[in-house]
Amino acid sequence: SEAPVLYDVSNSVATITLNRPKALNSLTTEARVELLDALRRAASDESARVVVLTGEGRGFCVGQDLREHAEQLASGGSGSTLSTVAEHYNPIAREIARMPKPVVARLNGVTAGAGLSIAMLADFRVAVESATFTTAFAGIGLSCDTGASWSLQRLVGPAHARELLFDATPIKADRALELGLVNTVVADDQLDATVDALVARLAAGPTAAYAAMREALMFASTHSLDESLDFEEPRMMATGATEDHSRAVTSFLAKEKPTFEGR
Ligand code: T3D
Repeated sequence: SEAPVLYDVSNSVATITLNRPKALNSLTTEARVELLDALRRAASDESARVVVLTGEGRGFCVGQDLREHAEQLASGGSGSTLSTVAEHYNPIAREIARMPKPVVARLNGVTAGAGLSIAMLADFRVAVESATFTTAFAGIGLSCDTGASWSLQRLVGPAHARELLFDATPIKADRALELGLVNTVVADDQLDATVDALVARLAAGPTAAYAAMREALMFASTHSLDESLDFEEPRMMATGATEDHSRAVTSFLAKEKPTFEGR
């Protein structure tokens, strides 16, 4: 059978594709391990300047595979199955959060549970209009994981975060857009063109600056203005020392379009 997670790099874009379309790309243990590997690979892959997370078929990802989960509950009890949060889901969340390059969630369809949590840690979410979204956890009596408690309220605010966590009824893409859960909603046949244009722009951008922005935004989300100023300063020094920066300043003054090489 085909690998549950595919990894491909072209035009400086690493694409990680969840590849269990019949189960809407729900995550088995094998898929979680492979997703984590793919994320680590993308982080250190010097040929990749942008990372795209997407799914095959009509689902992006519907979180934990509940068939596998039911088998594990039946054989080992809840303690052993939920160790996957520490073993897989948390490392997956941290790997996305720390990715030293922009991450784009290409939401090709249904997005639920840990699948939504994963998407919420990306920098950009582009969704098709047929996609539906649910935190799903409450529907099966679980709390939340993969950073949803952190990311959801930052995206949609505390009141809507509560609605979306306590009520697992799926919402449609237009509502997700209205809430700020996704950045962009496009007609299903426009997904490729929209994502391709976005990632081409990001791949041609100042990769080192993007990495520093990601760190600074993450830091600032839990620190004071004073602390954030101190955190920004060495990153401005570091990006100020890149070739991308000096070349772009020269280009600006020459009224030319800058080219960024990512260093
Ligand atoms: O220890 C731990 O594992 C803790 C970790 C937890 C992390 C989590 O992610 S918990 C949340 C798990 N996810 C869910 O609870 C979502 C369950 N799915 C749904 O609520 C619905 O399927 C959706 C709202 C996502 C989509 O609805 P719809 O109507 O578009 O599709 P559907 O007909 O329900 O599903 C299509 C097929 O996918 C169906 O299989 P079938 O009947 O065609 O053979 C369905 O069973 C399967 N499927 C959907 N979600 C899952 C799944 N199979 C396995 N696991 C799933 N999560």
